[in-house]
Amino acid sequence: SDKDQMKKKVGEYAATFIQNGTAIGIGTGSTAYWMIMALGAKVREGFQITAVPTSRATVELAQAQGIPLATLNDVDRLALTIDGADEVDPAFQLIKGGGGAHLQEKMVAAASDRMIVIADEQKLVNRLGKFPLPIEVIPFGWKQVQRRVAALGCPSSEIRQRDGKPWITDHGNYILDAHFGAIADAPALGHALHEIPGVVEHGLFIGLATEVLVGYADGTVKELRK
Ligand code: DER
Repeated sequence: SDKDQMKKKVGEYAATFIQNGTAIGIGTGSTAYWMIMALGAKVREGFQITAVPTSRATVELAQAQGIPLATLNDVDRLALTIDGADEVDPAFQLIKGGGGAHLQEKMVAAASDRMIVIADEQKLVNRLGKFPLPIEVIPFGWKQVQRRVAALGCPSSEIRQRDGKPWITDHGNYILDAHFGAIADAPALGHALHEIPGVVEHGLFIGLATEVLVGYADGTVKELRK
């Protein structure tokens, strides 16, 4: 589909930013998929890389491509992380977590000197919040968290389900998808969410993305500057 073509183009273009002989973070999702495919091809041509995956799903994908892997505990810093996003605003603040991996994604991005976000054009928004904000919560007492999230101005949120059961993250937690609508102050909301006992991590990425590569329907790819 055209959407796949956009993701493929921007994912492959992002792979050209990876320097030989470095350690990088590799993201999760259908756009990161294409970057991982392109990285696999480079590895098979002798490219030296160490990749830290951001989810179990990405571990499996990267292993199948023969990409040498490391865990986040094996490295001090990463030169670069390349990952997707669900929303990107003009300040490069993000909503992530559509794929349920934002806890690992944020830890890997935070350990990286650069974070390149790869997105198709629909991900660009003026104001974050149309996409429901994923919040990883521990299963114990999650309804208390839901009540406090409501008090922050989000009356509508639900535990992410798969086949009628709560979807479980790589770390055995739930995801609460919170329909905030337009978020006026993302940093303030991020801090307020971390005050709630039982919140593991939320999908607001503030001050992490350093570059954004966008795939457009006409087949072009653009690098955004802040
Ligand atoms: O879950 C995530 O954070 C993914 O990176 C997601 O935000 C982007 O996934 P996509 O590239 O499949 O749209």
